[in-house]
Amino acid sequence: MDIDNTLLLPNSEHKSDIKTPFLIGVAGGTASGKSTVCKKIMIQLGQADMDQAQRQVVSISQDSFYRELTPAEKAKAKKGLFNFDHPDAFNENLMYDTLQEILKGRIVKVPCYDYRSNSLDHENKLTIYPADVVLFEGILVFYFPKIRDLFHMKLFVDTDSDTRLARRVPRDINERGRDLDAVLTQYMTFVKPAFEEFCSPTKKFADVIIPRGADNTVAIDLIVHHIGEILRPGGSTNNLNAYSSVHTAINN
Ligand code: UZR
Ligand code: MG
Repeated sequence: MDIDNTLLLPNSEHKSDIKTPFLIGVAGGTASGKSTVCKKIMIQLGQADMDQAQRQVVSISQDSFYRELTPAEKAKAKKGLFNFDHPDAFNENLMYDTLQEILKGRIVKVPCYDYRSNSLDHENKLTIYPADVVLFEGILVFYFPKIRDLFHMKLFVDTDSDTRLARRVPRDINERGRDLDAVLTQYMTFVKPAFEEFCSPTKKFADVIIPRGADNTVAIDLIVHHIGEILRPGGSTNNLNAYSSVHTAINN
């Protein structure tokens, strides 16, 4: 999982501190730069005026919510014949319940995902402490209406398909243990059609579309500035009101 654990600063106040995080959804096609955008937002929010000990930003990947495959599905996955880009590949209820827990300010544990074995690593769970800002990134985070409605801010990382494919090929070969043929076959059979059918149409739900992904430093700076304003004590009243009313709706 793309997360910098050093940004998690657990302290004793967490248990008594009922914080409802500002939840940001980050969607976009495969290899669009979602994780990098999240990382940049985390880094920029961790600094500057967000420096109080309690202030934290964490990022969770939708990959942690792939459902467990049956032995038959695992065999298919090994041959590149399982569609990991389809909404059915995810455990929607677990995703929803976990985000609800996070919004209630509770500590949750999420498994990491191992792309080489196509399975969840329950031994190495990531602990998510109540934070000021929680980023949730993945190809289909805006697909499920119940989940989509939980976000306070929705970002869509919009990177050209050829750029994404050019990034995806070496990533799958080097980091995910595949060969070129398998990567391209899987891309043409599952990844591209599923992007067009399930991911791309969710762009319309985004509050902000980020062209060119993580290279777009101006967009990232604007987003970070806006989040900073919402979270700043005594910051923009309008924003704070909007934020609290969402929380009230969620917590009731
Ligand atoms: P991102 N994926 C795998 O390659 N193997 C798995 O076991 C689980 C997921 C891929 C998935 C999707 N598709 O395109 C991608 N395939 O991970 C999403 N094939 O991850 O958003 O980081 O590109
Ligand atoms: Mg990713």
